[in-house]
Amino acid sequence: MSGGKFYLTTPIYYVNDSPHLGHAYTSVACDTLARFKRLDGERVLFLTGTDEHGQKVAKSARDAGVEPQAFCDRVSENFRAMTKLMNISNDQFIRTTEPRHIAASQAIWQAIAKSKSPKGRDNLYLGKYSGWYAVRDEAFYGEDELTKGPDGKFRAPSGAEVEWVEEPSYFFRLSDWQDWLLDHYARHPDFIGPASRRNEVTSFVKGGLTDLSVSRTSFAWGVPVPGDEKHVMYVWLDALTNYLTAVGYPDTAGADFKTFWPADIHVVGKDIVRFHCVYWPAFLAAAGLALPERVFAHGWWTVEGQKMSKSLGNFIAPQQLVDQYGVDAVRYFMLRDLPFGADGDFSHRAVVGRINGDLANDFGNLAQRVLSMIQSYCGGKLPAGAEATTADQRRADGELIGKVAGLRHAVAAEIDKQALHLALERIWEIVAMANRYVDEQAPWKLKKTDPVRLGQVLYVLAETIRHLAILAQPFVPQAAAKLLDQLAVPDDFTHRCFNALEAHPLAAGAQLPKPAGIFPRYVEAAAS
Ligand code: ME8
Repeated sequence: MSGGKFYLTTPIYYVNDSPHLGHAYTSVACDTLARFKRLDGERVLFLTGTDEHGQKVAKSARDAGVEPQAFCDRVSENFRAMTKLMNISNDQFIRTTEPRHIAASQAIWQAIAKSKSPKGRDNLYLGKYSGWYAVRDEAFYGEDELTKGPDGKFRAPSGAEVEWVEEPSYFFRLSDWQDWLLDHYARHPDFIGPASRRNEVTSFVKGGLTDLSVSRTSFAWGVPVPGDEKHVMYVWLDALTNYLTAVGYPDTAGADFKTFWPADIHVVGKDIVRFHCVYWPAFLAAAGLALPERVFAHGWWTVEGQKMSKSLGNFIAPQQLVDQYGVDAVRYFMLRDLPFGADGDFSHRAVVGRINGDLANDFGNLAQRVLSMIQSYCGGKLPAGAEATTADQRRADGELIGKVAGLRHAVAAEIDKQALHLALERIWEIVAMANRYVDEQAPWKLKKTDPVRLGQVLYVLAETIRHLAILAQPFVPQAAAKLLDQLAVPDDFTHRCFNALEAHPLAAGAQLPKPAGIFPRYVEAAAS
């Protein structure tokens, strides 16, 4: 588990939109995985960024009355600010208008242009596209996928309006990749998660694949096709290539490429599974490159039971959430409230329930009461953790200590399945167990009757809280750091990484600072 490398990516966000709850969600989930792996001793590359080419962005720039590049510069900054706001620890923030990315996109194009399909035909050929296109999704759709609305307009399954397109276009010979892809899914059962998405992709591919239009000629905002500059590359071929650009492609002999490629995981929303699980592996294989280990698709958020949209007035900006609840509370809520992979609903009531229940009453209260007892009963000096004397005491301590010692591995097992909600559940099981231990051992009574036992109990609890705080860092980084400060754990990697759990137990006699609440309760503002 330790000592390896871990390359993970978020989707790159279209710059036509303002950042919202859904974008923050993908970023927070990936951030948690990245932080976890770093603390677990892996060399992590965590990539995010913005997707800036294509018809959709060109149109948004036109509507805003600015040049596309100036538009991208402005909106990309909003996403960069969102990553700061949500405390995202990305190692790179890529923009697809950067020269290094344009070079990488042209290089993959040339590699594909030279390659043959699994059936021995050219992977790239020039033709003419005539069919349906949804600008909102930047996707081509077959007639059989569309439905006609009451307004007489055809719509894609995503609800996006489609338009008829006829233009010269290069095609990627996707139809020849059907068996190859099915074979890859069969031989790598973990390639697509969760299983429901794997089944969905498999049946889509089994249904037959048509060749994919990979260049456009009716607008110019894109990466020019090498050797035929009337064409710009289809935005998805350009966009997906960002995952290679970040590791130095086309320099496949460079240190970053050799260390990090193939990616360990692309985390995506369920809406963009087809691009990542069908087109991307075929492009990579055609270009002679290794495929990512895994693509994991998370679900979709609604808000108070409705699809989020500006027109419905329920569009939630990350800034608004952080101002109202605090960044750690928002992160915790998003990761805990729905199984990672499933859809969920964002409601004020649900957030407040988590803040006042799991955070304030359970974890916050455990920390607060134990640290306050160490302050008032022991003058803030951490007591010694000797072995208990009676069999009952030994059993009680042993149960808690045993569970706490196994927590790192229990959480890691869930993280490796991207079960972020279950990872939190494992942590909170120990919170609950520790709260019961406090009630049963009743240190406030021991203070009068058995000061030696009091010291043992408080030490066991302080060590339990240290474990909980170290393992909670990836999820709620600020609160966990504050708690580790209150336990006087030095603020460095050596003392806060997962190996420190065993290697650096708390030292008896250490002076702890005065405790302060780490998870405040949410109090509704009085109606005015
Ligand atoms: O798709 N709930 O960008 P994008 C949950 N540029 N997640 C949501 C969401 C919601 N309501 N709305 C958006 C793109 N997302 C492409 C990606 S990758 C090479 C190119 C999340 O800005 C979801 O993860 O439209 C989606 O995949 C991501 O935001 C980016 O959406």
